[in-house]
Amino acid sequence: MRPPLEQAFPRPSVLGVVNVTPDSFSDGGRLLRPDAAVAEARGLLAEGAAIVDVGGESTRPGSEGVSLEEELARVEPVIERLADAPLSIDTSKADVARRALELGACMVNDVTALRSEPELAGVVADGDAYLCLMHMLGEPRMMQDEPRYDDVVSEVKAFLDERLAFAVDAGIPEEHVCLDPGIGFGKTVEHNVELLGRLDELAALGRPVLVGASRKRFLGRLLGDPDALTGPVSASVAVAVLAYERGASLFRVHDVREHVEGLKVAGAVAGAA
Ligand code: HH2
Repeated sequence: MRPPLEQAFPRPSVLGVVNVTPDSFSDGGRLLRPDAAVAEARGLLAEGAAIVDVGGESTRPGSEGVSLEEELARVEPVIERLADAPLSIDTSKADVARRALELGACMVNDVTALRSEPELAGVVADGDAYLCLMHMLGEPRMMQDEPRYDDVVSEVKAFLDERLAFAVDAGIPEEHVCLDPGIGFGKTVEHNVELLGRLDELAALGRPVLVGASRKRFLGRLLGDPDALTGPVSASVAVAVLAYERGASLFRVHDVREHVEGLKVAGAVAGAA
């Protein structure tokens, strides 16, 4: 059996993003050719990523999803050629995850937290894989249509606690799971800010917390552009450092070097306090 996730990926660990999609919000279309995606993954690992998260389906607000065949056609040739590298597969489909694990991936990142295809839980358990469970309100097609919460932090926390119990019931060891508040998935700017500011409450669930705020639109909007579709690297690093201080362990980012450097210095300062 694999060691606990926190041992394989100690705080802070950076997940580099490789989107093999035509339509991802910040880098869509750039890595559709397998050689481009493979080269990007190798570059991110060289910059200090602990693992690379490969995805073949965009989950940007408004997106419709892709077929199993299309998603497999995008990610399979990339994962095949990265067999020696630490990889996570960003998918909600059991068949895509099964194939990725067969090809050597060690983690499944499911933005639907095993709700889209509950049988994905068995694939993760049988494959002895790590798992990221993420919170999302609604689904990408309409998740940004006036999301509402009474208390976003306690609702996200209760959801993640329930999905963790579901995963454990399905045979996935608790120590193989990390939890993610799902920044930007059915959340206003204010919801994202509150989740990040009170991240210690999610860390109190006792599992490593993964944060994916990199380049997201709420950062551009906080900087004054109400129509922003992305945010800058500087703001992404600021959020990662503050999330780290509040207990986050893993950081899903597009700009690996900047985050590795920011988090390294943050760790040195935190260690001296
Ligand atoms: N965000 C995105 C995709 N997958 N997975 C986790 N665990 N957490 C996240 O915050 C997260 C995620 C969206 O970012 P990106 O992959 O860059 O864009 P797209 O979904 O448009 O491909």
